[in-house]
Amino acid sequence: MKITPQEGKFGVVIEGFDAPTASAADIEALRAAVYVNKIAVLKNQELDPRQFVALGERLGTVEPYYEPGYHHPEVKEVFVSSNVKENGKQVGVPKTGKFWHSDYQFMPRPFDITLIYPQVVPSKNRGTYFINLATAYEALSEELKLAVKETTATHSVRRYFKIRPTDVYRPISEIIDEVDAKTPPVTSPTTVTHPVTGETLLYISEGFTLSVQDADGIARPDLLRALLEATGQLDQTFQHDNIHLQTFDKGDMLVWDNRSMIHRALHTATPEPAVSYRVTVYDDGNH
Ligand code: 7UC
Ligand code: FE
Repeated sequence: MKITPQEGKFGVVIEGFDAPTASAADIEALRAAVYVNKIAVLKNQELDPRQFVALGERLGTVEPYYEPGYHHPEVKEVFVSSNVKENGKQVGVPKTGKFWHSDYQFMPRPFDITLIYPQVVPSKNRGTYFINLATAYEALSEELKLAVKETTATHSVRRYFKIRPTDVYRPISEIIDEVDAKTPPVTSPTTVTHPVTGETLLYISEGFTLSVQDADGIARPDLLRALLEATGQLDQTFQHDNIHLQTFDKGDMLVWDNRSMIHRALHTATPEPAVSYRVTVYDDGNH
């Protein structure tokens, strides 16, 4: 197993990692690379959905997505993002994650580690944008760092919940009420400390963060906007210094530190077939 830094802002490439036979030391090296370098690209993976979940289980506890419409038909722990019909049937959900977010940021407990395993890889416009919220925090002005102290941020899936086939003809207010009842908004400190690296993370995203409020609970839309702007999340050209475009080839698997990164699927002007499998993990303090 060989770990080398990749081109670009951060991340490593791992060659010679064989998931089914990986030793405990290999798994710990992968885990350390993920926490420190934020993203690891495992080259030349050939895993079926069950083997993919088994790799996730070695990193912690695999958690299936709460909405069953995303589940792989045979292996519910695999989340399927797909715009390719199988025998005329939709499998999983198309066009997922085309907004800045971290996975389960709207839940009481966001995922610790995300694994993405692209199955059908578009020929052009492929990749996912990432922002490291540790370096994004460090790059804030002293004024903004001071301003976020003692504030909290409230997150919800409300704006990006996907209408399900069974929702057709339901009143939109009923769907919104259902989303708010099932996944009520979650409030947490705007900055959190990474339990492994000790870094300060600015935990906000354009997709899921509804509001930032001060210690007295007074909403600060101006501050939220300034933070989204400063971290690069409002840059429609994706040229901001914080933004890293992670590309991949067939056989690559991306493993990232979901605690300290937000990401956004590349939006393609000309939709090409794309299928991706995902497994999400709680690391159970296994670090
Ligand atoms: O369809 C999607 O974009 C899924 C999104 C609302 N949630 C992904 C997650 O894990 O938080
Ligand atoms: Fe995501």
